[in-house]
Amino acid sequence: MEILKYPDERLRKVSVPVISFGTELHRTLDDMARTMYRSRGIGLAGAQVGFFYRVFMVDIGVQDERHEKLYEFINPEWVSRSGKANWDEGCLSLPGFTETVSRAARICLKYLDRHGREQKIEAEELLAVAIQHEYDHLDGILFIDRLSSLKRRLLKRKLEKALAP
Ligand code: QAP
Ligand code: CO
Repeated sequence: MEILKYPDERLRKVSVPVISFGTELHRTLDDMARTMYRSRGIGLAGAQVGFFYRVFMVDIGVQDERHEKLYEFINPEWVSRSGKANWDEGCLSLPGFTETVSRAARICLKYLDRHGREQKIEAEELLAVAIQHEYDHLDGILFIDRLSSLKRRLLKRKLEKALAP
C-alpha cells in the first residue's frame, strides 16, 4: 500500500466506524501491517493508506523488544487518559521530521479486535504515546497540530522548504 504524505488533504478526513469484520477487513489489516513493517514504522492508521475507517495498528517491538506484539485497534474509544508525558514523535506521513509532543502518560482504551470482539488495553510510556498518535489520525489530526504555536510555525517552515520543488 502507498502511504499518503503530508500535506495530502486526505490525511485530514475523519474516518468512519468499521461495521463488517470479514475477510476483506482482515486482508486490509494484513496489507497495512506489511506496509508498516516495510517502512520501519511502529504505528499506522487506516487513513494513512487511504482506508478511511477507524482502525490503526501499533507494534513498538522494533524499538523495545519487551513488547514485540502487533496490536490492531478497531473502533477505539477512550476510557481514561491521565498524567502528562513528552515524547519525540515522528510519523510515516511526515518522513524525516520529529518533534517533542506532550500527551497523556497513561491511557485506557476500549476497542474491537479484527473479529469484532470487545477488548480493553491499559498502557503507558511509548505504547500509550503511539496509541494516542494513531488515534488522532482517525480524526484527521497530525502530531504537528499538537505542538506549541512557536514549534508548529518552525516545523511548518521546515516542511515547506523540504517540499518546495
Ligand atoms: C507514531 O510513527 C509514533 O520520520 C508512529 O523517516 C511516533 O512509525 C508513535 C518513521 C512516535 C509514538 C512515538 C518516521 C519512519 C516512522 C520517520 C512512526 C522516518 C521513517 C514513524
Ligand atoms: Co502518524
